[in-house]
Amino acid sequence: MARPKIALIGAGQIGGTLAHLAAIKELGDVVLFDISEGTPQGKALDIAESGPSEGFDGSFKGTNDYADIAGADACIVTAGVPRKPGMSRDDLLGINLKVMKSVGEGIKAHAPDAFVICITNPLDAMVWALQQFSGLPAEKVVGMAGVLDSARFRHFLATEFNVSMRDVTAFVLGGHGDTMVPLVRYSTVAGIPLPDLIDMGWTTQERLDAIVQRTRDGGAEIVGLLKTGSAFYAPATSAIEMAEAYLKDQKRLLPCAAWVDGALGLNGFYVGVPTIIGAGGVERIVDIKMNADEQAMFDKSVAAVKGLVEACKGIDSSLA
Ligand code: A3D
Repeated sequence: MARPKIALIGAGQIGGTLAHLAAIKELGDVVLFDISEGTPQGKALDIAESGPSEGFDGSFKGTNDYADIAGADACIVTAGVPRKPGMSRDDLLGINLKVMKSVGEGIKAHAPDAFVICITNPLDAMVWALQQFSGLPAEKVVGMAGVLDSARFRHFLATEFNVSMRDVTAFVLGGHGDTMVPLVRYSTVAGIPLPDLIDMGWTTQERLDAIVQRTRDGGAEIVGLLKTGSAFYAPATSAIEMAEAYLKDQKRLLPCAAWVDGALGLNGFYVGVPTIIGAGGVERIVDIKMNADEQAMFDKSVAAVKGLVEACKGIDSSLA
């Protein structure tokens, strides 16, 4: 059977890391697309040349021509600009909306059957715009944010408890911004919920509150340290986890920015929710029950994303 074809739209920091991870995990043949001439070609060749030492097979092509993504099974979109210190994700909206328009048209023309994962910020508004511009079915267009935000939460929790990260599960829902919703009640160490761990003396409410806030500020913490761009290793790893779930029909339960119509009190909206990802794309939205406090945080986050979507409509009148 032919190897799956993975198109990476944007060959910057995350795009290059995605290509390297896809190579090492032998997920398929990779096409790196970017408007910058030479960057995707150079990165594709560099990664291909790591094959003999690492021991992977596959084809790696860099291109500035959308025709080369033809027939892609999966597309991961990082095209656009990242933020710099002092910027919020929302400051990127105007520039990245124009980028989503050209990317959406490129995917529509050349890879209309692909499963599309958007990473470009501000994430929830950009994945919505990308679905609109591409016209692909909503269950085939998702945004990566919850897997990353949950991974950050899991890392901080594992460090706090001095346990393996593998045994920490966590859930971060809502929009990928300051209003994101780390769900403490649904986060566990090997099945023991965090509130029980407070009762057991493993941590305190104050320390847990600080970890929740550090999770919300996780992206800004890295931007502040790097100064020239934003995080790329963990974002790329998170998106690869989602792509693998689709390509291998793993039916993973992952928090993703997905189109929600009739669950969690939402009617036709893109935001971070628990999803099942398999060969059908988003096969199911998991309609979890939130308590009053959680619902209030989620509603606030949805309202923040709604504001961004309205701003997109104000900029581009072709968006319904
Ligand atoms: P960067 O290294 O600047 O790469 C972006 C690439 O996009 C560059 O190589 C550009 O040449 C290219 N590009 C620009 N315009 C176009 C276009 N029209 N068509 C094709 N390619 C184009 O950025 P990065 O890889 O660090 O980040 C990419 C995006 O991901 C940014 O918007 C970040 O804000 C975002 N990001 C999201 C998360 C989430 O968790 C959602 C995390 C980290 C970064």
